[in-house]
Amino acid sequence: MDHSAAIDALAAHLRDAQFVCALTGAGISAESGLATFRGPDGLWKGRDPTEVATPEAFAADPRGVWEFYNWRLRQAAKVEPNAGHFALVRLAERVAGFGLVTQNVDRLHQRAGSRDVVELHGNIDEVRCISCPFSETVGRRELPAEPRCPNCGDWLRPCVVWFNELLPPDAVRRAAAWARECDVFISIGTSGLVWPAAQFAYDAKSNGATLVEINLEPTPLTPHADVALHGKCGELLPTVVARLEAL
Ligand code: BV8
Repeated sequence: MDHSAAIDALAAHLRDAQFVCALTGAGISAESGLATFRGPDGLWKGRDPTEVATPEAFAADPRGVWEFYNWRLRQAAKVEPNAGHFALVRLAERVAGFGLVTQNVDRLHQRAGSRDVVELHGNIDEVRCISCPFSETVGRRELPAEPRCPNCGDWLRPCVVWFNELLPPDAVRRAAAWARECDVFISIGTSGLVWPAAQFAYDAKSNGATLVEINLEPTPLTPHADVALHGKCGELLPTVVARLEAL
């Protein structure tokens, strides 16, 4: 199916859908200037995730992990949402029901105007103490090399979900419910390699939803997709929404 026919088909599915669930990954933030995790400029490129994104790594070298997250905060402070993020805000206004689930921690969806975003992997805007209930929103402000809790003096950590950490139960529950009930599930800008986030697309498909992939390149999900659009989110998503609005 060529792109134009696929976009027509997708617009018709969206028009007729009662509920649309979108799952996004690092690829939707790439055109804002944030590196993805496994692309050529990938965050993990040359840096094993277990080096910087696990509780074990933090316990062993909190300064080293904070060096990585302060770099992430510096990057996040420089960027703005892109046309892909804004297209999802418009899509939510034009379908009967919409749920947005993200693996991203950059909060660009919220800055674009998306509401009620389910964050499977937390966010880097917030930090919490590893020993007491203290937490705060730091925005994109870089933190000291050794961020300490003002209450008890122990280390602060980013409110992200590291590898080998459980995802927030409420986020998983909400994403699972949307995957179960949606008519259309759109996987956007994700390699589909991180679990259990990758599972929701397969759950939606097995629940009878139309499965759509919008990604720069094919992924393990592609063979399962009813509609696969390979290209840039910032170009494809606005085109899909414009086609829907023209119906
Ligand atoms: C857990 C927060 C239970 C930190 C992140 C089953 C099978 C195999 C392994 C596992 C499994 N179940 C669990 C695991 C282990 C592990 C895992 O999945 N490992 C993988 C790597 C094999 N999962 C976990 O540990 C999870 N927890 O299972 O808990 C448990 C509990 C205790 C003990 C044991 C188990 C927790 C995973 C969460 C990790 N945290 N982020 C931070 O960000 O600093 S994950 C990280 O990867 C980011 O959140 C990122 O979003 C996420 C997923 O990656 P993608 O978003 O897909 O990014 P990627 O670069 O891979 O792909 C981008 C895509 O975009 C590419 O395809 C590219 O082509 C495309 N693209 C690029 N530019 C564009 C574009 N597309 C369109 N337009 C463009 N312009």
